Amino acid sequence: MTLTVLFAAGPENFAEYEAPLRAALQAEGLDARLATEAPADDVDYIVYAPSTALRDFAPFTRCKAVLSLWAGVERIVDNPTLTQPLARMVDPGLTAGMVEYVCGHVLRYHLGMDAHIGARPGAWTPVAPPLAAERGVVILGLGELGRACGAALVALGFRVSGWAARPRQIPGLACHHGPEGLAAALGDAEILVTLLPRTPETDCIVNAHTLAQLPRGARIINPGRGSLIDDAALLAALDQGQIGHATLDVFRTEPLPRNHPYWDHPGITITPHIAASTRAPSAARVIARNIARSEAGESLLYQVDRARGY
Ligand code: NDP
Ligand code: OXD
Repeated sequence: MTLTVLFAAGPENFAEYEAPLRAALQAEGLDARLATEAPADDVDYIVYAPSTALRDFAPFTRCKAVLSLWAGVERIVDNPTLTQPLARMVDPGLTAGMVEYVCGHVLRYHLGMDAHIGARPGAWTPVAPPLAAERGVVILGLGELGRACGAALVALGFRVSGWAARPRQIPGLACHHGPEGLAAALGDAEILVTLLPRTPETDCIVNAHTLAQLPRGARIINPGRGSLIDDAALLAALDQGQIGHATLDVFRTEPLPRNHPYWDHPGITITPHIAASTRAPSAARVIARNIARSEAGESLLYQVDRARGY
């Protein structure tokens, strides 16, 4: 029987995804009809992104799974009409992008590049940066993205630690976990990378108390979610010199409002939620693989734990 796959990820994205999805479904040997509109009770799978107007999943009575194109699922995970299993996106292309973003910004801080970019005549201070092995980098969040970034930073020679909810063992990384492990992790964070999901537990995890636990002058890179940071506390810590600089990719309100104090702060670099994008060719293969697994009666890859919220 032909499967109906509803693309509910914003009509503006269909042009980019249509051909890769069709090819990937075919490569999995699936007989599927891909559409941006279909009667709800015909739909077998929904490809989802928060840009869609779809909010009520109740009419999709035969839908077997909702497959998110986004890694972060905070905008759908609490939807009470969603009774279908939800899978989030783990895409090799997205992961590679995040590794490049995090390593690039870590190296900017580590090498002190800002001191030399735009240097004026006479600015001759020949102080070499330390080696990576002498620099502590800490990653909050040791999921798909945190682990990949950690492995790349270890390969570059950094002293890397990480923190997760549950105990983890990752080669080359000092792993901490749980609320009691946070202070130990933060103490070595000359550069802190936050790659946690948005949940009630992670809200404002970077706050006045935890900022004070970082080494003085620490740098922060946040490509996780804006909700991880208490904005007022970060601004105060920057003004006091407790934090040396921050690079922020995600914000509580996006686009970041024009009058937000972050825009004018000399200690902040803003990037417009571009740390890592889902890449259509590789993501389409992940979606098609998951549909094939579901049709074969196998468990979904990357199924969201609704109780944990990620
Ligand atoms: P995962 O779900 O694979 O990993 C989440 C990690 O966070 C896990 O290690 C988890 O711990 C940890 N965690 C969650 N809650 C807590 C808590 N309360 N205390 C301690 N640790 C916690 O997610 P990904 O790595 O794939 O993605 C991380 C986030 O990155 C996404 O949720 C999204 O917000 C953001 N993102 C941003 C993008 C951008 O362009 N800026 C692009 C893509 C994603 P445990 O391992 O124990 O479960
Ligand atoms: C995502 C993101 O969650 O782009 O995929 O932030």
